[in-house]
Order: sequence, then C-alpha cells, then structure tokens
Amino acid sequence: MPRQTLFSSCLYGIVDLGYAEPSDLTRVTTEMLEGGIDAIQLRAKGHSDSDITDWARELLPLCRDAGVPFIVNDSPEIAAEIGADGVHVGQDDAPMDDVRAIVGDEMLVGRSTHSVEQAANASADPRTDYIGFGPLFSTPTKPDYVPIGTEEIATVHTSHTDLPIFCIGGIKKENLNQVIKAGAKRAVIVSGILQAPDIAAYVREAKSLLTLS
Ligand code: TZP
Ligand code: MG
Repeated sequence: MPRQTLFSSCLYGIVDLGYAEPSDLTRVTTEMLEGGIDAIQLRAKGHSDSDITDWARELLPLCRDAGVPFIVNDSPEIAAEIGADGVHVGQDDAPMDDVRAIVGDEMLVGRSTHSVEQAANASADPRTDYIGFGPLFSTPTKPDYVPIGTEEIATVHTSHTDLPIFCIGGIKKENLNQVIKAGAKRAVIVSGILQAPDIAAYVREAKSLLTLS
C-alpha cells in the first residue's frame, strides 16, 4: 500500500485488546469502519502470536473491504504472514533493516516516537512511512510513559512536512481541538473510541474535527 494513502488519512484507530474482548473485535472494527476511520491497527500486548495471528486474519478482510489500511502492532512476522498493509514498531522494537527484511519494501512501516529527536531519527530513514508522536497526555493505555505535552507538535510538523505524523496519547473528542490548534493534522484515538457508547458516531465526530481543520 503506498505511503500516499496515509497523507489522506487523519484519524487512526487502534483495536486494543486492553479495551475490547476477543469476541468483540469484529463488532468494534466494523463500527469504526462505519464511522469512517482512516486506518486501523491491531494491538494486543501480552497475547500469544497465535491468538494475534487469528485476530488479525479476522479483521484484515473487514478493512480490505472498506479500503482501509490494516496495521499490525509490534510484529513484522505476523504482519508478513497474514499480508497486512502495515506494521507498527516502537523505539525498542526491531531496527528498520530487520523490519524491512521481514516485511519487504511495499508494506507500510510506522514508528512510535516520544520526542522531537526520535521523530527526526525516524524521519531521516526514507523507509519510515509514518510516525506516531506522543503520548501527548497521560493515558492508561500506555501508563509507563511521561506525557510530552503539545508544545512540540508544531516543531515536528514544520520539520518533517513529507512524513505523515499521527499525534497520540490521551486524545479524546473533548481535547482534539486543542491538539489541532497546537499544529496536529492527524490523530490516533484508542480508549476514546473503544469506550464510546456509539463508536461509529464518535469516529465520525472526531474525524470531522480533523478534516474541517
Ligand atoms: N502510544 C503512545 S500513547 C498510546 C500509544 C499506543 C496509547 C494511546 O491510547 P489512548 O487511549 O488514546 O490514550
Ligand atoms: Mg511495539
């Protein structure tokens, strides 16, 4: 899938097993797609590769039918095995040479970044297709990280205009405008979406804030 797809993406959702039961993955994914989510990641910390592979195989066709990139967190091996559109890796995951050796040249590769310096390092490698930048605010979804605030959002955006940057961490509908005002063009929302009583409506509203900005 071409990197270009991500330039036209503004709201990235994560199907996180910390918030969704295995029996609920198809429903939440379908509702996110109904609401117009632009990209979906499967994140399942602490689960077995075999379970994650099964869940990824379940969700991939839903995303394919909707024309939405499906991205696997942490594991280039699972992403390659199921033919995902992308893999998302963190600072402590495999370096790009190793990731590309597993997933090839075509798959989207995203990297989490937690500072301006990490964003610059990720951006310096042309094989990075997008970055996550955060956590902006403290969040139970990623409890061990110190929030970086919103001050550096503008700097990373002006420094890396050729890279899609997805702000992440504690973003909800209620503070999204604050994040946009600070310079964000794209956002990842995890718990806000998964805990919404109406997931599709939540996605639609959050997306409209981003696309109108
Ligand atoms: N990486 C940085 S913050 C975060 C991840 C995976 C979690 C974001 O979750 P939430 O619930 O939207 O704060
Ligand atoms: Mg990781």
